[in-house]
Amino acid sequence: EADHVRRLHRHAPADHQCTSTLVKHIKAPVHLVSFPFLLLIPLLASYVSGIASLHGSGVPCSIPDALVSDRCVWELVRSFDQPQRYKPFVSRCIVRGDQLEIGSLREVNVKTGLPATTSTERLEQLDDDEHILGVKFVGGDHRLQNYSSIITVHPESIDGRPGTLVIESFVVDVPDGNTKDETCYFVEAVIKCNLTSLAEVSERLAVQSPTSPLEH
Ligand code: A8S
Repeated sequence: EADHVRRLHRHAPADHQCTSTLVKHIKAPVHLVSFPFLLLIPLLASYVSGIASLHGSGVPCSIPDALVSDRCVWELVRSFDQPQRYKPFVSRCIVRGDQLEIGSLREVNVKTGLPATTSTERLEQLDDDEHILGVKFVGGDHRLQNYSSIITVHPESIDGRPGTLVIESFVVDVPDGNTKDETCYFVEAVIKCNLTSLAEVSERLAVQSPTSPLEH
């Protein structure tokens, strides 16, 4: 954990900025078995489908990475165009252009009752091998200037079953009239809600597949 943070969550906060890192352990796998993979190898498919349906649930280590689809925790995290799949404060999200690429912008609307209504956010980093998503806030009517976040996803074993460690870190300017502590507290509260919801949604997805993870 400390290793992942050191390697992937390096922020260089200036004096007027605050930074923090949050972690969440989720009882759901990073990936699910890929659908095309099951079709491509009927023999294995029939064996696998005995244990895991087409929706799959766990990923046996013997399946090469390229044949594994990202359909669980990582798929939720990486869906830059659909943060509302797990973020409880997001009411709507629109991405212009049909391609998701570095530099893509999303227009996020948040629910009423929050100190903001919209946020324009840019995709900075999307790494499907290392499972890294980087996002910057570049506009909107909120007070989080120069907000930059990194979220990474790592497989881990929880009670002997496939689980996921999610690490989210951020750096942001401290707005005029607020202290570092207040700013950190506010952002951490939002991220905690997001990560709790991410866990609920992905644990629900994992349980919904009428299977148990493949052990090896
Ligand atoms: C995220 C992280 C944050 C989102 C914040 C911190 C926000 O969506 C909310 C309230 C605000 O005042 C700012 O990953 C903003 O979403 C819930 C609208 C940006």
